[in-house]
Amino acid sequence: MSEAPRSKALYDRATRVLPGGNTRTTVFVAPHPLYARAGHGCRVTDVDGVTRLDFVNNYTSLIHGHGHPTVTAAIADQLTRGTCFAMPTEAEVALAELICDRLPTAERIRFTNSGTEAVMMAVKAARAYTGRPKIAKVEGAYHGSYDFVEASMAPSPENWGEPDPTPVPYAKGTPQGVLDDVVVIPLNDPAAAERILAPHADELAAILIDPLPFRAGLIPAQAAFLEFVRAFARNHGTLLIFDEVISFRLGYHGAQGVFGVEPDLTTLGKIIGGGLPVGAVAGRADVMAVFDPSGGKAALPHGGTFNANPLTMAAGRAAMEALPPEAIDRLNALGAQARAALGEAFAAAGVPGQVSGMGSLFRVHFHARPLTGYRAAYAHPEERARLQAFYWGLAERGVLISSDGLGAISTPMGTSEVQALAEAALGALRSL
Ligand code: LUH
Repeated sequence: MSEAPRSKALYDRATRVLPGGNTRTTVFVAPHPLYARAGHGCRVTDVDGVTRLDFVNNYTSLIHGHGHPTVTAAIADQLTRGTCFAMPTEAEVALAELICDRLPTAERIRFTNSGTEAVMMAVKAARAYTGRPKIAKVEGAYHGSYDFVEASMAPSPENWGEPDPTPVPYAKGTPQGVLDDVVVIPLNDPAAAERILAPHADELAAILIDPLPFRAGLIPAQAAFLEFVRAFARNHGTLLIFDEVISFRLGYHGAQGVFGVEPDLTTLGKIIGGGLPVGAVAGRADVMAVFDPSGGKAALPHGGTFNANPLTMAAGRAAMEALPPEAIDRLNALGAQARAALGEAFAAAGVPGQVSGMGSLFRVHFHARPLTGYRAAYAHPEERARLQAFYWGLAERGVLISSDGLGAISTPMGTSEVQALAEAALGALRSL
């Protein structure tokens, strides 16, 4: 990593007041992160004045990059009338209507301030609706920081269980009682999923699925697997929850529109907030009725000081309105170009590796093992070291991807930005 003196100085200052100088685990990278000064379009400038192409886009949330004019204007306009109230606003209703129009299964929606809260409230809604305690999730899938869904988010060969996954704590201190209410299944293996789920069928409130799980390899869920979980849930009175916090961007009608499966609940986040903090849970009216306070006490009360704050609602509406079907198609075409160009760079540099993903998302892997799921994608120490060196090699060549290998296309990008990514990747791979 080349010198970044102002970032280093800020980091040293931060370590005196923030644990490890950090307030978001994901953005820590050794020896220290680069600090941002400003973003414009698809570029971000760090505090040392170095400008780079931003393929992280705040972990895919900035689908329009930085400072999109109509999003900025919507925020500025709302600012003149206030940032938040202990009262609902028309901005909330307008974004709710927009999302319910676009998401086939969203009869009702409810906003939160993060994807984590959305997933937490979806799980709680499933428990309130079914009266059952357990949830099932895919090994290695990331669903935010709620205890139950953190189980087996990052298991290792030492503890993941053989032949079937064992619920493994992610955070130190996770109570065994939490793990006892989680059932873990492998991605894209209906037979194993059936074997694992069947004994718990009458205790399962929900099966939680990200159709394109980033940490499980950014590998698309297969039709047979999705058809299985859909049928299993329906046959056993369990709710199917699609976590589309990242994958909603795959299609104008979300990932469910692309995969052709209708979940009972969907969780959203990231792009629906136009760059401001957001989450949402949406789905069947009869299930979402657990949140309804109008008939006395809601079965599932849900607070949140900034839920549906009008700034986020206005930014989200502007961002979604600037994302018509043709914009999604264009993003997805650029994503395909990026995955192909990165694959060619690995080959040209003679470095073992591959690129996974779908739509406008990609993830690089420093091995050539067939990507069948979390365990195949699990990076060995030398592969993790190469990814870290690749991350810094790209940064030194003016390109940012996430330190865990994720990249996302934003609407200000075009073929030239994808070409710049490919050239920087070839240089970084050759320097490994
Ligand atoms: O708004 P958040 O961050 O609370 O939303 C949580 C969430 C829920 N569900 C899915 C499918 C998500 O992808 C996310 C959030 N972020 O995923 C992006 C990224 C990240 O921010 N951190 N994914 C990750 O695996 C890493 C975790 O690194 N520790």
